[in-house]
Amino acid sequence: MQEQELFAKMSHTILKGEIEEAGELARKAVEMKIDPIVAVNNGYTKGLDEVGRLFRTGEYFLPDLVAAGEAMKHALDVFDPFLKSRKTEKKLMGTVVLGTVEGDFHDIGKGIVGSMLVAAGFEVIDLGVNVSAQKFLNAVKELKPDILGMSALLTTTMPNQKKVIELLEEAQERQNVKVMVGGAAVTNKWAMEISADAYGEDAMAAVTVSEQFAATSVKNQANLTPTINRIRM
Ligand code: B1M
Repeated sequence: MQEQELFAKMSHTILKGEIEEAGELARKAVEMKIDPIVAVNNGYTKGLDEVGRLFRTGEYFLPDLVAAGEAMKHALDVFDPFLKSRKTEKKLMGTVVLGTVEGDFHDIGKGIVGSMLVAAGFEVIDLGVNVSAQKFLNAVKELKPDILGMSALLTTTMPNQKKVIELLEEAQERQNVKVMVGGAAVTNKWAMEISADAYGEDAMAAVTVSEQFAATSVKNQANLTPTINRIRM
């Protein structure tokens, strides 16, 4: 099977919510030595975008969205060990606390970001989905991460990213951590509006931004605060 054909089939399994088939195609991609990220971007995500479009136009319903999400997660389960096994022997790049904000249960993109950060040498503490502002704050206080990453896929939950930043400020913890925001609903403009330190447009950008933070370590060189525009990929 050619790569393009495989990608089209991957997209199709998501559209149809074919869980087992989505996993089989992921295994096929591994066999063909296709980069998991390329397969996710060119195959499965295309399907998810189409599912999103069909949901918006009223042709698909919630069960279709659920099935698509399940199929995607099944494929990611196959890829995950391969993504993480890229981890190099280099020293720990830093610690990232990651979570999807309160009211939001989307975790596919966050999962990809987390796996790629692990592969890039970061320790990732994933707080999961529907994470309250207080829980993010507690994690910053207790775990003292270099980066706090918040994902939001709904326009209704984006404001919870702002709420976390405000809570960090109130608790005088804001200067101790770099805040990165991302997720389908989020834009660079929004990130600037809420005074986040970075916007990750996709998982690759999230890794690049985190690497830049590591290179200018918050803890070692607190004098450098890149603006979102400068670090946006
Ligand atoms: Co939902 N959903 N969903 N959904 N869902 C969207 C987001 C939506 C755009 C669909 C649509 O209407 N077209 C829409 C949001 C509209 C809006 O607010 N603008 C929507 C809706 C409305 C809903 C419900 C409200 C539906 C309902 O109940 N009536 C409901 C909300 C539930 C809740 O959270 N409270 C809901 C539920 C669900 C499911 C649970 C069924 C399922 C999620 C399953 C799961 O995650 N485990 C689901 C799905 C699958 C989708 C779509 C189809 C796909 C989302 C996805 O995983 N994309 C989505 C439509 C779409 O986006 N095309 C949709 C793939 C993923 C790789 O992309 O998460 O953007 P993404 O991550 C990217 C980047 O954004 C970035 O890197 C990732 C990889 O490149 N990134 C970061 C992500 N997080 C980052 C963090 C960073 C940096 C980068 O730093 C910290």
